Amino acid sequence: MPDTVHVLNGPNLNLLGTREPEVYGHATLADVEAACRAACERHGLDLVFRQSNHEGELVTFLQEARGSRGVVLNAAAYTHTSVALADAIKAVGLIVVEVHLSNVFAREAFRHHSFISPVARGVICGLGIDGYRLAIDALATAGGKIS
Ligand code: CA2
Repeated sequence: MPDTVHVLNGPNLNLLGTREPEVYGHATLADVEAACRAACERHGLDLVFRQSNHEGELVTFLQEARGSRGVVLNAAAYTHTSVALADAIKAVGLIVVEVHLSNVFAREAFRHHSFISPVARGVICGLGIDGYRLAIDALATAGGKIS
């Protein structure tokens, strides 16, 4: 379904808004979903919004996004560890915009490396939940091309 955007969230993001608000803000994952739904509605796009604490399940979610407009992916800690997610993105040929709530480059060194970035169309970090909306805007215009 080319007019669908998949927003996929990785481990612990189900806890958003309950702890570490100084890092991740006060918004809950339900708030993120509402913001994504509003952005998709503005663009006439359908939304599939999912979260998993399991790497393999996220691989399955990526495979299930085949044929969509693209994916907004906050892989959370798997960003920094997962060859499997990077392989899945390459295998399915999806347009992926990598999103992080926090500015990972202002944090610990282990967060500076991403296995996702080399296979992503673009990366947004440090803008809180606005990053998800901006990623959807990018996917909605010019087929996800950011130039
Ligand atoms: O900034 C982001 O969005 C991250 O992807 C969040 C991940 C972190 O491992 C990445 O380096 C950057 C962590 C998500 C954990 O979410 C929590 C939510 C509430 C309380 C504690 C953790």
